[in-house]
Amino acid sequence: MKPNPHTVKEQLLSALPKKSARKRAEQIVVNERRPDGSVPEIKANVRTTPGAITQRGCTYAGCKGVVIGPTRDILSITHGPIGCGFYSWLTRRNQTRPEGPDDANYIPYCLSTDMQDEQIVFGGEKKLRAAIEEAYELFHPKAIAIFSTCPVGLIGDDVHAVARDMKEKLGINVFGFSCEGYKGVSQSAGHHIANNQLFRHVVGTNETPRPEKFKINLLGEYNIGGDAFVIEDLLERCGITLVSTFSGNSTYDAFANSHMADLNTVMCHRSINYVAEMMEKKFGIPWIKVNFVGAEGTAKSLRHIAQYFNDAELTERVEKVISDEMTDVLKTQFAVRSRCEGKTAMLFVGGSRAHHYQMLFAEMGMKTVAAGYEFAHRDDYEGRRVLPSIKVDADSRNIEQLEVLPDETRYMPRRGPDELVQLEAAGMDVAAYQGMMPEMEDGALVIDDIYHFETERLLEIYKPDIFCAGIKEKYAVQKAGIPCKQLHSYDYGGPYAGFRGAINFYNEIDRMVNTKIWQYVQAPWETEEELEVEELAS
Ligand code: CFM
Repeated sequence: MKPNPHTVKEQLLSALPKKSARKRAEQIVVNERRPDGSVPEIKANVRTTPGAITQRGCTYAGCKGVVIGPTRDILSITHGPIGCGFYSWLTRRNQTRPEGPDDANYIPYCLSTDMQDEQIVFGGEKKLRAAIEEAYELFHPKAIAIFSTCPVGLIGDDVHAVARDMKEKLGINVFGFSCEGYKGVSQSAGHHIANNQLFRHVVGTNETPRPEKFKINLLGEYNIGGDAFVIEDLLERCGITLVSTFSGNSTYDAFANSHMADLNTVMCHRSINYVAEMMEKKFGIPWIKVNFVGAEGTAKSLRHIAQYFNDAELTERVEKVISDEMTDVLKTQFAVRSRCEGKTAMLFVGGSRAHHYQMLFAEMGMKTVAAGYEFAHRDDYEGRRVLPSIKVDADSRNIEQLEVLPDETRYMPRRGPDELVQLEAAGMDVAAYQGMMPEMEDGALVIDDIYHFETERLLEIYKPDIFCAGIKEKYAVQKAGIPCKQLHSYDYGGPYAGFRGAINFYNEIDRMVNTKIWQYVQAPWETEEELEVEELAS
C-alpha cells in the first residue's frame, strides 16, 4: 500500500522533542501544486539542529571545493590547518582537460599553509605570505586564490591585505576568500562568497574581443564525471561558442573574458545565480535557466539558446543535432522502460541535482516519491517568485551582498525589454527559475536538510527502488537492502549530462534497480543466534 505522506511526516517528527519537532515540521512538506501555480512554503537555508546528523558540508567546501576548485590554472592555497586542505583534495570529481601538455593544471596539487599552534597564537599572515611566494616560485601561475578556514577568522588574519600586497609584489592576480567553514549554515554561503570574489577580481579583466556570432557562458556546470565535456561537444556541433564555464573544465582567462558573451545560461541555480545577476546588472547580459540533465531538458535548453539568437541556420543545426541524438536516446528509453516503469526513487542531494535528476528518472518511467536539498534556499524549492518574501536572517546577512551598478563604458543590454518579454512568451525562463516543487507530483515528500534518522525511516516506510545521495549515506542505504546511486560523484561513473549522458544513466539505473542482489542483504544479527558473552570474548 502507498504510504500516506502526512502520516509519514508525523512519524518522522514523533522522534523529536516537542519544540524541535515544531521547528522541524516547517522543513518537511507534502507537495501540493495549487491552481494558482504556487506550492506550500518550506523552510530552508537555516541552521541544522545540533545533534542531528546532516548531509551538509561547510562554507569553505562550497567556496574552495565547489565553485573555484574546478578551475585548473588558478593556484589554490588553503590557509589553515592541514586537514582542511587534505580532505578537500581531489575529493570532488570535477574533471579538467588542459589544451596542451604545457598548459597549467594545478588541480592535482594540494597547497596549504599547514597552520600550527604558533600561527594560532601569533597570527598566520607571515606564513601565508611565505606560502604564496613559495608557490609562485614553483609554479608561476596567472592567479593565486587564498581560502580561509575556520581558525583564520577566529584569530583575525587579514587574507585580503596579504592578497593585495602579494598581487603588487608578484605582478599576478592574487585574491582571498573569507570562506571560513563556520561562516554560513552550509556550503551555500561559500558559493556566494566565491561568486562575489570571482566577480570582483576576475570577471571583465580581459578585454579581448570575441568575433563569434553565438556566444554564451555556461554557469553552474562543474564537469563532474565529464558532464561538461559532453555539453561542450554538443554546443560545438550546434555552432554555439562557449566563452566560459563556471567552472567545469575552466580557465582563469575564460572567466576574465566572460563578459564578452551575449547570454548566460544557468544550470545549477543555487551555486552561481549571483554571478548571473551581477553580470546582468554590470554588463547587460541576460540569463536563462537551462538544464542539460535529461534528454528532454537538453533538447529544450538547446532550443532556447537557438531561440534567443533567433537565427535560422543556428536553429536548423540545433534541430539536426537533437534529432541525430534522439534516435539512440529513444531506443534505450524504450528498452529500460519495460523493466523500470513504475519503480520509485528518492533523491537527497545538494542544491540542484535533487531536482534535475528527477527528469531522468521520469524519462525512464520512474517516480520520485521524496526529494530534498542539503542546503538550497526557498527559491530552489518554490521558484524565484518567492524571493521577495524570503526573510533575511542573521546568518544570511553575514554574507556580503555586492552592490553592482551598470559599468560606465561596458554596460550594453544584449536584448531590449520587449525582446525579453517575447522570449518569456515563447516559454523561456528569463532571469527566472521555477524551482523543484512545481515539477513534483502532489503528495511527494519534500524534506530540507534531511537528517540521517529520517533517511533510515523513509527507507523502511517506502522501500524505494533506489535512493540517491552521497558517500556518507551510501553504505547505510545499501545495508537497508536498497541500491544507492551517488549523485554527487556518480559512483565513479558518468557522464550523465546531455543525450549521451542520459543513455549512460538509463542503463546504469536499469542495472541497479533490477539486480536482485540487495534483497539478499541481511545484517548478521538478523540471522544469527545472539552470541554469548564468553563466545564474544574468545
Ligand atoms: Fe550545484 Fe553541484 Fe548541486 Fe552544488 Fe555540491 Fe555537486 Fe551537489 Mo555535491 S554545485 S548545488 S555544492 S549541482 S558538489 S556539482 S553534487 S552537493 S546537487
